[in-house]
Amino acid sequence: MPGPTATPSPLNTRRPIRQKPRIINTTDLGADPDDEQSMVRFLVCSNEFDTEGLIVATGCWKKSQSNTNMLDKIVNAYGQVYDNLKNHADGYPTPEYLRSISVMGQRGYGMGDVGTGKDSTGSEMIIAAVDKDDPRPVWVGGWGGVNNVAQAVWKVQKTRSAAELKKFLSKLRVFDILGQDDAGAWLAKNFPDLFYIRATGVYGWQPSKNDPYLRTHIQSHGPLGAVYPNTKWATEGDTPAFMHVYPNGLNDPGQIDQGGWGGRFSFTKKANIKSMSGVKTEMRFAPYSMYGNTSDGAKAIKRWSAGYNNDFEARMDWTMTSDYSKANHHPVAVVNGDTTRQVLEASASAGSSLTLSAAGSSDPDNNSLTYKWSFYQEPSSYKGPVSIKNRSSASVTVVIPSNASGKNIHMILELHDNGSPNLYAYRRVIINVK
Ligand SMILES: [Ca+2]
Ligand SMILES: [Ca+2]
Repeated sequence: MPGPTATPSPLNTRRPIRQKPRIINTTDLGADPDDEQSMVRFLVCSNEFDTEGLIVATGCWKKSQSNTNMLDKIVNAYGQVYDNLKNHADGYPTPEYLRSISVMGQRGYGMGDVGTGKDSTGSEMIIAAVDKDDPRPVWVGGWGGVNNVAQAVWKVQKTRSAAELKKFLSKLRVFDILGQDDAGAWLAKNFPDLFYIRATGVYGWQPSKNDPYLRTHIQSHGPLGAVYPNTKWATEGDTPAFMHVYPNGLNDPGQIDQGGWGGRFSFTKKANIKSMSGVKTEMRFAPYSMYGNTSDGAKAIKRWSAGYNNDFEARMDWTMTSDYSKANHHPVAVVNGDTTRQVLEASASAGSSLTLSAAGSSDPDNNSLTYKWSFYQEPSSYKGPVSIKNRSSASVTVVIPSNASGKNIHMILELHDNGSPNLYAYRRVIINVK
């Protein structure tokens, strides 16, 4: 709530202060080496999340798993750089904590390993996380197949009442990369209320195979760089699963059509989104419906490429030194006095003007800031042009079109510092036009 001296603001700031998203990653490590790449990126970003599980999973490209050795190797590398990382940002989990949540999931493939007697440490971890007395949803990323989620939901259905199952499902969010077993179709078919995204626009946003960026800024950087393998097929295909949830100010991950670093999705469910070619048995569950990408596909990710590439680069720099002054750190974007990273809402009349101010934005390294305000047309229900005065200054005036009544206008503030590499901060203001 604004204090008594605050300037009256049209923004709705009655939202909770920033909270970390809760996340569990399930990964078919050992199939495509890109899971190892994604895990390195995830760990250097891990201060942004409450990570509640790192689960070794199967998938159509790796149909059995027997140990957590590959995961342990990457977490151990994180352990070697943890003392440096924690000097650059608050909130990094200890290596001991990450080891305690690094577990085996289902050892076998797909729905063939779901049912009586098939509970795994991973499936039990998913149940325990969702059951926690915590109002935040649990985001489970499927970097391979999702039969750990299926086993968890199967067990809850078998052992609890319909009302308890409904409550359980209401706290679960599944972000499936491409469909890598038949468990996703089973879940979507049998539990149509389950919040289930199947992302297919997951290629083309990342630096290409053998791009010098990876050698120069990632692989050359210490113990975590050393466990970032070369690309075999595509770089980091599974990374959008956590980038969608990354709390950078750009999007509310529950509002899947807003668009952020993980892409943009439609609330109109699509029927029978096909899995990867290695999955042969899912059509027995058709018809099934899931949230899928909007038509902008991976372009919805790539538009932010300077932001996420430089973010990863800077975080890898952090792993190399305990000296705060030797690396760059993210600026903080403030809009109309709101210092959180929540998406803001405002209302304005058609034909009026609305001022949005990023005054008070700052940088912990005292870098200078460059502002860019833009109208993000794709998620906006108003599709026409929107005039923005002084779009490169901290304070802008948005001219609300006279024919925008009843529509909304998504305004994005993208600011960056002049450190090396330039680091970005974002805010979104959704203007509801009266
Ligand atoms: Ca994978
Ligand atoms: Ca900075």
